Amino acid sequence: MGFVKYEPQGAVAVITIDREKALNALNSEVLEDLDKVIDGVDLETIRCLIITGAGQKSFVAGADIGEMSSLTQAEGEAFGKKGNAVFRKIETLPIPVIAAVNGFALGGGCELSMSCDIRLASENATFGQPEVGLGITAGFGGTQRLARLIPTGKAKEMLYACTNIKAADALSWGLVNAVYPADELMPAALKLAGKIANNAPIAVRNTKKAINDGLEMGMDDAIAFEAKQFGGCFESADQKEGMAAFLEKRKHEPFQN
Ligand code: CO8
Repeated sequence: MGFVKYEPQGAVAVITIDREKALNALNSEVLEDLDKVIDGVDLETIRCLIITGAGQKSFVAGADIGEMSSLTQAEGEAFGKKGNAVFRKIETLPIPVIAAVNGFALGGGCELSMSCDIRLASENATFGQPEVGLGITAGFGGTQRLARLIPTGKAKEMLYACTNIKAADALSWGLVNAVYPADELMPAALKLAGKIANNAPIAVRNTKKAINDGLEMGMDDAIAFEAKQFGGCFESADQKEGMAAFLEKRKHEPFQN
């Protein structure tokens, strides 16, 4: 795909937003390419995805300001919907997605990273939602996901005052799981993705579903939903092998399904 690279490596695939000259800003074409790449992920073989940006400077520096500058209200809403549809597809993919944030994650870039399950950052990463300084609101889920991921007051400050934060603050507020020197970011992301991919795929998928769907429910419904996901793992080959290996005090065979 023109602006989005897809590189499967065994059970892990790396998706790279590749529009380096514009700091990987998301125009309609990039969003369409990303949508197609996501649709094309082979969920039979791929167990974890990594999303990153091309180059050393930027993950994604936001939605394309040039393209947005002349939109009408209706077109603006349509553009917002297009981005939201792709990001929601990423968020609800059955397999975990790691954002390897290698620089600027501004506006739509911060929002893309937040549609992923886990964020890892390089030391030079910067997160921010500069939209109100451009005369618009965050439009790809930023008002919703940021306020759910970090303390509400911090999210409001970022969104009202366009306060950008560096990787160290993102770490201390829980927006990212870990921070690495730039050249160690992808190896760390691949290592984590590999660990996830080595675990039982049905159990990992059911865990993602239990967490994400459960967070939208009251506790009684959420634990009932968890019980369903838990029950759904039984009688699978991986459940039988995982438990037999423990009982027989041996390493389990590679998980299959
Ligand atoms: N859109 C378009 N082009 C961009 C963008 C962008 N978001 N960001 C960078 N670029 C381009 C620059 O125009 C420049 O192009 P050129 O070389 O042709 O002039 C090139 O990338 C390099 O950028 P800079 O020269 O500016 O690089 P600096 O190192 O000086 O600065 C910054 C880097 C700080 C990241 C700076 O580029 C910047 O502030 N970029 C804009 C960041 C921003 O405001 N992002 C938020 C955009 S709004 C958004 O994402 C809304 C999402 C929801 C949309 C909902 C629609 C309804």
